[in-house]
Amino acid sequence: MQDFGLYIILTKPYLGHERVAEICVRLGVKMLQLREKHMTDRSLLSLARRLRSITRGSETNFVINDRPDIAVLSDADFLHLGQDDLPINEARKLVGDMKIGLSTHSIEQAKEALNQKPDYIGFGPIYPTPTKEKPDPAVGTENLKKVLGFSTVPVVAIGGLFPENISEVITAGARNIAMVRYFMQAQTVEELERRITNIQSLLTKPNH
Ligand code: 3NM
Repeated sequence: MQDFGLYIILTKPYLGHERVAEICVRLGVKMLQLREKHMTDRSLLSLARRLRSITRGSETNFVINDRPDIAVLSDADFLHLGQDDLPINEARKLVGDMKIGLSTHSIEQAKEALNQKPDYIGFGPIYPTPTKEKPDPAVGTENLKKVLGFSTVPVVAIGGLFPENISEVITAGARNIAMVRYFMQAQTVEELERRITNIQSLLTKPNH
């Protein structure tokens, strides 16, 4: 799998899930993940299906966090798993050949993750973040460089990323970046569009 650039994660978006998804499709965001841990299964599935219909046929891959069942039922493009979720070989029995991403939080986890043959790995939190309920300790950009050095699949840098610190992460070599608060807290469509295009342009600049 090739690098995909900006990775947007939907967790309680101020503008609403559907509106953010429509903007992602319009702006050609390649990865859009649904990550809502406190919804009932029924509402989550129904939301996932609505987001699937918005993203279907577009450049925007639709990713379901944590839940192989919802990923299959909503016909997602990717399943994203965390360290406490099912291992990839077990999840595969449920999702077949669906693409799978895996979160990692240390050099050791990143190395071990590659043995499970994910399509990409997440690595973070790069900086401290309150967005996750029980975040792992921040890994920093030196560890990110190491993981970028040995990973055979795209690495998504995540955790505590904002325009103010993102150049450090891009200089470390990151080509795929996920941000939750920066996008979820955008209060108007115009502001969200500006935030997305701003990060997209930083990620596509040559020779950074
Ligand atoms: N995963 P924000 S950190 C969802 O370390 C998530 O794998 C992480 O949120 C990891 O951009 C994180 O608001 C939250 O800091 C990132």
